[in-house]
Amino acid sequence: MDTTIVKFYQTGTFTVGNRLLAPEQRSVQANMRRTNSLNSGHRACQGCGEALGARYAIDAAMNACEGQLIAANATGCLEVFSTPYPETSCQIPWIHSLFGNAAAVGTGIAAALRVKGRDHVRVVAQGGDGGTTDIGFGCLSGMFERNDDVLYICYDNEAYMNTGVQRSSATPAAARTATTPAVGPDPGNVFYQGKNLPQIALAHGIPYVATATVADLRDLERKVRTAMAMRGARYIHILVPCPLGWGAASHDTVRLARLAHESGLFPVFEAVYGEISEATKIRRRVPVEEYLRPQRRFAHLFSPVRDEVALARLQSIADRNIRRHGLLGDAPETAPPKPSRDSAPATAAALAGIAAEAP
Ligand SMILES: Cc1ncc(C[n+]2csc(CCOP(=O)(O)OP(=O)(O)O)c2C)c(N)n1
Ligand code: SF4
Repeated sequence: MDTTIVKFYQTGTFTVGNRLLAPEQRSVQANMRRTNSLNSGHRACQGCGEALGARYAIDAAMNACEGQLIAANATGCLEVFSTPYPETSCQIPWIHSLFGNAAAVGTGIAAALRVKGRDHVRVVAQGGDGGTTDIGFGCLSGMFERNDDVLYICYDNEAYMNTGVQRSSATPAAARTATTPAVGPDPGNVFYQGKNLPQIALAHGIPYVATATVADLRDLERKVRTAMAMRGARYIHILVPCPLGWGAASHDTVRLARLAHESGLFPVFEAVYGEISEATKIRRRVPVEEYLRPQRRFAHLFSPVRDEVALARLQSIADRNIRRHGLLGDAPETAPPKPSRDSAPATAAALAGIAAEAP
């Protein structure tokens, strides 16, 4: 008798659960040996993308090195919500560095381990986008340049959240923060260029650079595993939506991370020794508006009147990322196009700069 195999689920979708996958495909979180590196009881806001990203990233790193891991943590939300002394939710050897020197502390730990002949103990340094793209930038560049044996993870929530949502150099164009103009002809972040840290990391030619979001946690785990299998300086930049700072619903964290990728504003890729090896294709392209609308930090672009100029410029940033990384399946651009009026910054303050690009 003929038999027909009936599938009750689709693999490769975002809805399929761990139990329906083969054991080797399952998330670290489904593994009995997961480490719960960031345990319950921490004080992150409901729906915090940083808490979600950190839990998956560090558990994956612990899993990859049989629990032989030390983490250095810059000052910021992750440090503050997990470890209000004398309590902590971190279930790993963990050291709080200063706001700006997590990379240097990571380097020091790695050097001490090398001297003691304990190379099997691995080192992660982590921080928010402020601690990474601004105040910690010099230490991080030095860590890259010396190719120190540290995996640095940046949890990018696109502002200084811990101290009340101040603008960082990773804050997107036109986004409103506590330190950007609230009113006037050009409210929000007037600096359209931003600081594209994944690209800067690439330019250092370090062994591994990757971007990821909390919308695809298996991809994040895989990238951490890949990074942990290598030695030398490695960098992973994770987009972690922040409901409080973005003015978004706490249940929208994963949706917003997905829309950031699907709109082209946050390209997801990985690179080995300065060469991009893989970029995650967009499965359903969405206009940037779909990503911007649910966030109060962009509300001024839609009300009381639509800011067509700012919206067009944000769309042109996304379009440029899509072309550059070949996110729709076409060949990636090899040379950046000459700046045009379309891609020019919207504001007088930014007119002197080059048109913006997300990672
Ligand atoms: C030298 C120094 N300046 C300022 C501060 C205050 N401070 C602590 S955390 C922080 C912001 C952290 O922002 P970010 O790195 O983006 O991490 P997030 O809180 O957003 O995760 C600031 C300004 C500090 N601790 N040290
Ligand atoms: S302010 Fe943002 S990053 Fe900080 S704990 Fe709350 S949701 Fe997380």
